Amino acid sequence: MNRTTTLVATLVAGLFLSASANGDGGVIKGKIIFKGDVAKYKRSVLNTAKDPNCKKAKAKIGSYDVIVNKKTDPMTVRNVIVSIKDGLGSQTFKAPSTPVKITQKGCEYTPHIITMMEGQGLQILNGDDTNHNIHFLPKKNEELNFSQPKKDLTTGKTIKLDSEAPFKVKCDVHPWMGAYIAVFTHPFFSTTSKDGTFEIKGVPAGKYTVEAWHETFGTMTMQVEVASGATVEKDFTYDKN
Ligand SMILES: [Cu+2]
Repeated sequence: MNRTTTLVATLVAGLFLSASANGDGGVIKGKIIFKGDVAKYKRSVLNTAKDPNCKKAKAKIGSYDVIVNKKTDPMTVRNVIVSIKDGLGSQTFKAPSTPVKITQKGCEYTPHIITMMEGQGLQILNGDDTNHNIHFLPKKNEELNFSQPKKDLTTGKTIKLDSEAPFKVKCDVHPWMGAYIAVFTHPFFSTTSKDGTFEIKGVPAGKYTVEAWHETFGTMTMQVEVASGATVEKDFTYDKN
């Protein structure tokens, strides 16, 4: 099988094939490994004092640019988007009718990483008693910039987006606030959780280029072959040595 590595990283690929109990859809799962001096990537504390309402809600916010899990062995990286980049051909996929939510609460975005499908709704909510100005900085979609002056956790504003690589969202009122949005034409994506793992389910059998993206460490790709109903386990490594 072909295996290529691009850009930053060395790639450690363990391949385990096992039969899946249900359906023809395969699973691509694994973890994002960090190698290097973790002390260089200590989270900084973001100061919310500029807005008393933010300070009241959350006086200390940890930065999101790199979050390495020191407790896992090997160490892993949180908030990495893993997705199928190429290999689905002309297949089309229906977007879920349920919107994805991004909430401004405690003067930070939850979640920090938004992944969604083209045509799916993105509901933007404000959980704070303060004004947030949400500002999208896409390359392909329209630049969006609007205020949400009041607390609103029910309606908010719902928008739709075209597929686009991850782009930044910021708040013009609170400079420490930042999030990323990635929009896909298919449902095969996953963001690494607290333990640095990802899992993409329901993948049709085929050969794919799978990409990992991280806001600070960048992108890398690998080739993955999924057999019908099988689970393929692959790890990506950001080698910072
Ligand atoms: Cu804000």
